[in-house]
Amino acid sequence: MGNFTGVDFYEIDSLLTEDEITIRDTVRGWVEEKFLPVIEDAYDNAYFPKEIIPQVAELGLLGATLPEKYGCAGVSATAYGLAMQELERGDSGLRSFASVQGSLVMYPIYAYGTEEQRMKYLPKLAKAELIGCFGLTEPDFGSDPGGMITRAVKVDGGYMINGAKMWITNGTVADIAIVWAKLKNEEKGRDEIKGFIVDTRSKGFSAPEQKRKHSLRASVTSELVLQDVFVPDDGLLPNVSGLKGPLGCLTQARFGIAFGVVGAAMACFHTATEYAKGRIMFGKPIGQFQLVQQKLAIMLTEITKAQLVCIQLGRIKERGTLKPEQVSLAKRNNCEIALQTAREARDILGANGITSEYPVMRHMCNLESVITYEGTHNIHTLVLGEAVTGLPAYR
Ligand code: TGC
Ligand code: FAD
Repeated sequence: MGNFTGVDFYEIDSLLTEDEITIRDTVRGWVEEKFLPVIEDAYDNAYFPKEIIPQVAELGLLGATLPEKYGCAGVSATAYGLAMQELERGDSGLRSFASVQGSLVMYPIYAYGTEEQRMKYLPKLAKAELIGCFGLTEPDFGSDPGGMITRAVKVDGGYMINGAKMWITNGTVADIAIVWAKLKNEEKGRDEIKGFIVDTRSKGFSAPEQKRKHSLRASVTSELVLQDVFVPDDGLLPNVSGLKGPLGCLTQARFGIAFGVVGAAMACFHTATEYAKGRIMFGKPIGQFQLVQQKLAIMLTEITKAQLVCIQLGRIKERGTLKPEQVSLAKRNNCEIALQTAREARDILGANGITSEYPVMRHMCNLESVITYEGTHNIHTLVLGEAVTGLPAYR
């Protein structure tokens, strides 16, 4: 059946353009050559291997779908998704880094910012001369971000922001933070959620790293603390108001995650397959036992289905008709099957499965975060429930 490193059981390559295949294979080669040799040490010792950041930028993977005018690669949605697949075949923390920079920092500046803001920030973010983070979640408002407490108040020449964000990827290493806060709309007489570009060197801003994680250990996760942080007028993202601002960014990032986790699942499937062919127990390879073959057959089936969901999701996005609930279906399904694949692969590897000799337990632990962030499994279930019935069941 050949080499399953990439998994192409259903001739998925025939659904891709030459450019898309080239981009995917380039990223795959880079991950194998440059990233896999450093990831286990980074994971064991809980640091993000930041020396690879310029290489990720050089590959054009930061804000990859945004126009070339802003220093970005301008690739198709599907090509971008496949690149995320390959990054996450390396580690979810690597894909997280690219997701946050591209979908949660560059996208809101592109979609909701002024032309001046785009020109000021996007080329530098694309080159990783600036690193960004995205602050939506708060200690008491995770799945329900609309309840956020963080507040901006209009002052002379800008805004004063107070509040705290939690679980923020890249927070400690960021140069700018996209912070979502409530601001009173004086004309309408009510609060609105607005996005701000906050310089992390501002007085009153701090971003202590959150340690002791058992998941995404090779990724920086931080609190953001804002105490009377002044943001000048030109730090406001003027072109969006309300929760649809941050949720619009999440739709972009969830798209990348739907593809990304397929890469993590592929890595686990490939490892388990190779191991099952080589590991002799009761006088024959464990891959010859029916119970082991059943696990591999299920993994292959689920990965193949997830790939097809991704390709069609990419094509819908390229057509411009993508709905957030279509992304929810893919994020929900693919995270679930990836995590299930990782757990089953861990089982096939027996005791070896718990060591960093193999990437499986690392992927499994990472996927426990990925199934939680960007909308938990339950939340995406409810999004689909609402899409089907028209009846929201969140509260
Ligand atoms: P609801 O009333 O349904 O919606 C408010 C407004 O937003 C619009 N909308 C969306 N727009 C774009 N994309 C989406 N996915 C959207 N979902 C909703 C909606 O149409 C409405 O617009 P308008 O014009 O009528 O105002 O809001 P709700 O408060 O009832 O909440 C719905 C719910 C629960 C689905 C939403 O709050 C949600 O998705 N919660 C999950 C929160 C979440 O995913 N947080 C992620 C934080 S960032 C992160 O995890 C980064 S990890 C990064 C990494 O390391 O990779
Ligand atoms: P809660 O909302 O408290 O949920 C706890 C449980 O209750 C879950 O099982 C959930 O599904 C369930 N639940 C909640 N509401 C309902 C309901 N209505 N019906 C049924 N079940 C429900 N956030 C950012 O803003 N920026 C980031 O960069 C970022 N990076 C992250 C990185 C990591 C490693 C992690 C772990 C998280 C990150 N997050 C980030 C936060 C992430 O988005 C939240 O953790 C996530 O949205 C869930 O919120 P919570 O952890 O508060 O869980």
